Parts: sequence; C-alpha cells; structure tokens
Amino acid sequence: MNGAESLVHTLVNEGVNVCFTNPGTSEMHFVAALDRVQGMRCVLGLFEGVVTGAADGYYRVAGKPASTLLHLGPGLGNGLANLHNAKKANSGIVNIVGDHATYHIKYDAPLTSDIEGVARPMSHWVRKARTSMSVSADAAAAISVAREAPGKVATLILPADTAWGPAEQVVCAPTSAPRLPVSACAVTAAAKALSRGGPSGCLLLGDVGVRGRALELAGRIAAKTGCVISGEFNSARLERGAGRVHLMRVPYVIEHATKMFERTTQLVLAGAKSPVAFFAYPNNSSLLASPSCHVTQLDTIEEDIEGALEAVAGELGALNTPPACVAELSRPALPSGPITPEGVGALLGALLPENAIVVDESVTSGRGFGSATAGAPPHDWLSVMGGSIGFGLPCATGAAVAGPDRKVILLEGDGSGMYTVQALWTMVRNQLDVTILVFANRRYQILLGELAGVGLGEPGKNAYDMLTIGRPDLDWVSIAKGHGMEAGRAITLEELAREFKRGIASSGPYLIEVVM
Ligand SMILES: Cc1ncc(C[n+]2csc(CCOP(=O)(O)OP(=O)(O)O)c2C)c(N)n1
Repeated sequence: MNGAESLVHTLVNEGVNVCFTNPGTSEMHFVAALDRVQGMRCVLGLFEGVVTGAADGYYRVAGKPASTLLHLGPGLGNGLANLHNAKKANSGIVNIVGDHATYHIKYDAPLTSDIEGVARPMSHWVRKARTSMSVSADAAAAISVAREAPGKVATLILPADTAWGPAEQVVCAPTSAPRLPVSACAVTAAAKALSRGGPSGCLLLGDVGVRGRALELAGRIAAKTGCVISGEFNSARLERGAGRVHLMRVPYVIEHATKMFERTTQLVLAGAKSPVAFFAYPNNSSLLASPSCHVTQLDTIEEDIEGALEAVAGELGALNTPPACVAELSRPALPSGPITPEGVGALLGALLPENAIVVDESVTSGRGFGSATAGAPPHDWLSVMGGSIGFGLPCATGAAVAGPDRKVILLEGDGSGMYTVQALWTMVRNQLDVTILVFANRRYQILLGELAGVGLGEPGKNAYDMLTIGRPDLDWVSIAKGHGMEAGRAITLEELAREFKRGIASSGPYLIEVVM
C-alpha cells in the first residue's frame, strides 16, 4: 500500500465516498489509487470552480462531506470562489491538493507556489502531509474537522512523494465534536425577550434552524408569543412548502430590509447573525435592525440550535402549541403571455415537483419566486451563502449527485451561469437529473440597480458596456448542446410551461433559455 492508497482507504472507510476531481501530474498516484481501492465515486469537473461548488452542493443535500482533488496552488486557486461560498454555508469538505515531491520544492519548478497561503483564507483547517506513513492519520484528522458541526472546509496538501511512498496502516477518524449545549441563561433571556415583544418580537433563524424540528419549534414559539419568524437573507438549505412553517426572508434591497425590522423591538438570533446589509451604501447604516432594537443571541452557529429552540419553547409552554405560519398547499394558476419574473414565479408555483431541490442563483429575476412557491409541495431551497456568483451550476451538480432520487431545479442568471458553465458537461456525463432555467436578460441587471443605489444614477456608455452582456447575445441552447445537453428556448410563458414539463419528464439534464 502506498500513501495515496492509504488515503483513499481512509476516506472510503469513513463514508467520504464521492470525490469531485480535476487532477494533474502531481496527483497521478491518487488517481491510480482510485482504481485500486474500491468504493469511491469519482466525478470530473472541467474547471476547479465546478469541483469545489459541487462539493458544497453535495454537503447541503447529503449532510456529509465529499472530497475534492485539486492540482497544486493554481488548481486550488481556481476553486477558491466556490470554496468561499462553501465556507460561508458551513459545508464540510475534504480538499486533497496535490503538491510537488518534498525534495523538488527547492528547485522552484513552474507549478511551485505557497499552497498553504492559497488555502488558508477559504479553509478552516490546513495541513501538509509530511510522510507517506502519516497520510492516513492526516486524512482522518481532515475528515473529523470537516464533519464537525457546523461543517468545515479542511484542506490536506499531499506532496507527490507522500502519495507514492510506503504506508502501513489505515487510521479511523476521531469522533467529531458535537454541537455545544446552549446556556440556560441564554434560553431564559430569549424566552423573556419573545414573550415581551408580541408582534414587535422577531425570531431570526439561521443554519439548521430553518429545517425540520427546529423550524417547527419556531412555529410553535410564534404561535405562543405572536412574534415574527424569519430566515436570514439566504440559507444553505431551507425546508419550505406546503405543510411546513413558512419563514419570511430578510430582503436583499436595503430599504425593504430596514422596513421589515422597522417595528422590531426585540430581536432573538438562533443560529443567525445580527442582520447586516450585503454592502455598505453612503448614508445607510450597515445594520438592518433599528438602533433601539434589543438583540438577544440565543445561540451561536456552533451551538445546539434545535436544542436551544426546544428549551425556549419549553420555557414558554409552547411545546404543544400548534405551530403558526404553516403553509397550506396552494398552487397559482398556470400563467400565460409574455415572460415576466412574476409569470415565471407563478409557473414555478404551479409546476414545482414534490421533494424538489431548488438551487437559486436567479439574482434579480427570482426576487418574487419565494412568495409564488410558498404553497407548492414540500421542497428544499439552496442559495448562495458567500455572494460569489458562479455557484448555481456547480451546486446543482453536487446536489444531484447527493440526491439521485430527487429532481433538481436550477434557477440561474445568465451572467452568473457563465462563470462555471463547464458544469453542464459534468451533468451530462453523469446523467444528473437537473432542469435548468437560465434567465437570459443579457445584463448584469443587479449591478444596474446598484449603480443607482450608490447614488450614481444612469450609466454612461462605458458603465453600460460593463453592466450588460449582450452584443453578442449568448445562445444558451447552443452552449448547452455544445456540452452535450438537450435544451430549448422559451419566449412566452406557454412555451416555458411546455419546456419545463419536458425537463421534469426527463431523467437527465435539460436546459431552458428563458428569454427575458
Ligand atoms: C465572483 C463574483 N464576481 C462578480 C460579482 C459581482 N456581481 C454580482 S451579481 C453580478 C451579475 C449577475 O448577473 P446575472 O446572473 O445575469 O443576474 P441579473 O443581475 O441579471 O439578475 C455580478 C457581476 C460577484 N458577486 N461575484
């Protein structure tokens, strides 16, 4: 057994049995080990941003880490934007980054770089393997970190000689630390704040607080106290739809967000941070709650969010109160006519399949999709957590690998889609069940709004050219077909309904260019 084989054995034994890869020469022993050791599903991405974004999407659906294989500093560097998104989403990932053999570094060959320096800002944990004998223990430590709650990005650098040198043992990963219990005093403070606030109280939920039992408990607390319950602007995986407690979302537009908190005098944070504006704007505050609002931190993201909500509900006597804000099954009528964001929202509300995984990088086109789909059958909603675009296509790829029995619906801006368009090929090669709607408005629409938002008014010629992506218009049907994917175009809502049904009926990937 060599170091690379001991590494693959360690990963597979611990259930890290998917590897999103883009290898090079320094990773050849790892690649060969993937043939010699059984049990690893290998998924090739044609750009490292696809690899890291897929690992993020995988964790959000599977609830356990995947591994990645990346080629030295430049390969890792190409994957950093989506590792940033994964880190902000608390997605556990085990990155394996190849490096030159230890004795080769001093010659400064072309691919030599400070890999640890590249890795550190987007990783919670970085280690370079020292010898082939210790690679398995290093991998076990990385897995344990990645599995901690909330999930963490662990990066193990694997010099080529530690991959090809001898190894003797396969180490088990230490048990990851469980979530910390929340203090009784925080529970009492939160319960007091909410019982005092009535409708001017707000319980803001983040991380696992927007799922399962935690969500239901929030509904019970709302029913008992009359408080508002809300999710952060974005969630890594929000459970929603008919039969589930429906959360308001903090809006992106700062005026809307400050309006939402206008009347909040008691804000309780459960797995959430104090809400802040995405960006600073001249003459606007960074914080969204009013300065006089009293903020109580029930728990941090490392703590037992569900247990904390259970304790608050217990203290309020709300454990048996039927939850408030439960969404009823209600689908809008199928819309017709020209394509508008409202029409697309209604169409999604009308046709979204049960148990779908919706990956949302629709940017401005999707601002109304939340309310239009609130009464659709139960589904999960995955949003970008780090604000770095190019997340949607890779995340949908990883989500589909993790949930092969579920339909993935990707809502994608045309500008964002171009960052990691190579994911289309991975979806086809693996016949992933993803229906993609690309909103072809030929612009960076959000930035046109931002130009006005920072007080600069209408764009001149140079600014306009930097904020629009027409001339030439991207032909998404040809782009998809060039990656081997079936595709169609919709210029009316009737056509979109037909195309969407076609995507849903297919068991493989299908792309729809939605001309806006
Ligand atoms: C990595 C990265 N680069 C640039 C940006 C800045 N940015 C934010 S949104 C956006 C354009 C999004 O365009 P599109 O996906 O077409 O959505 P639209 O705004 O048209 O709705 C850009 C360039 C970013 N957030 N992340």
